[in-house]
Amino acid sequence: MRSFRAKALQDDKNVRIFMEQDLETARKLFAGPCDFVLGVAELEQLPESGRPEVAFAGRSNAGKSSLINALTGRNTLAKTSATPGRTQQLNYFDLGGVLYMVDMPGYGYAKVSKSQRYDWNKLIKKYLCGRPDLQCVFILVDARHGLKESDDELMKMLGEAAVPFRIVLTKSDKAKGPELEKMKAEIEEKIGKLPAAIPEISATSAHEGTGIEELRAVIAGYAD
Ligand SMILES: Nc1nc2c(ncn2[C@@H]2O[C@H](COP(=O)(O)OP(=O)(O)OP(=O)(O)O)[C@@H](O)[C@H]2O)c(=O)[nH]1
Ligand SMILES: [Mg+2]
Repeated sequence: MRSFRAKALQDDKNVRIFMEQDLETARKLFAGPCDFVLGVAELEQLPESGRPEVAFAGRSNAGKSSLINALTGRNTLAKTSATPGRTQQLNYFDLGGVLYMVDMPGYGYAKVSKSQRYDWNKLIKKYLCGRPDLQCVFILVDARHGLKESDDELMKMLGEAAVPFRIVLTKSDKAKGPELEKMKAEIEEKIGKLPAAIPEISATSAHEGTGIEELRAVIAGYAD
């Protein structure tokens, strides 16, 4: 019989045990094909349902597209930019034929025109609240800035629609150890009261690779 060694990935408050087998399964899944399928600007363009999907949401510039690239090990799969507002559609990526990952336009960026903002908001809201295949929304939060009002609004909306969400801190390379722990504790306290929240908070850096392996395992858990 094979024995599975458990790898405990520990931070101060959360201990999540990943079996080495889970990490390996996830590594293989993410090392395999992952292709851009389509960009959705209107709800009618959403692909046929029937496959689980997870979405990456968050403020503009939070690092959604960069995280997808880090997860898949492909630098240019999702387009990234230092200028906020880079991703303008729901971009569908097919991960190994078993899961869609959806890169979402960011919110909270003031410089886009009002009518464009309205269109995005409408699309995003309808998508998030009416997509039966959507298993989980990863809300990406810059580890230096924490939750903002626009994130609170999204969490409220997901709560009302009973769509589970997880908070993923990004750019952890830019936050110092104690600062990161404080941020995590604050967010934990806040989301602890929300029924749609999955309490584990991941801290990641797309640039340095921190937390990527474990996040792959979390995502692979939603695959068919
Ligand atoms: N230091 C650091 N910078 C990062 C990291 N991830 C992303 N960035 C930077 O943050 C900026 C925005 O990254 P994107 O991935 O385009 O962010 P986004 O959330 O997809 O942005 P929108 O599509 O505009 O909403 C880029 O300049 C990235 O290089 C990280 O882990 N560490
Ligand atoms: Mg983007």
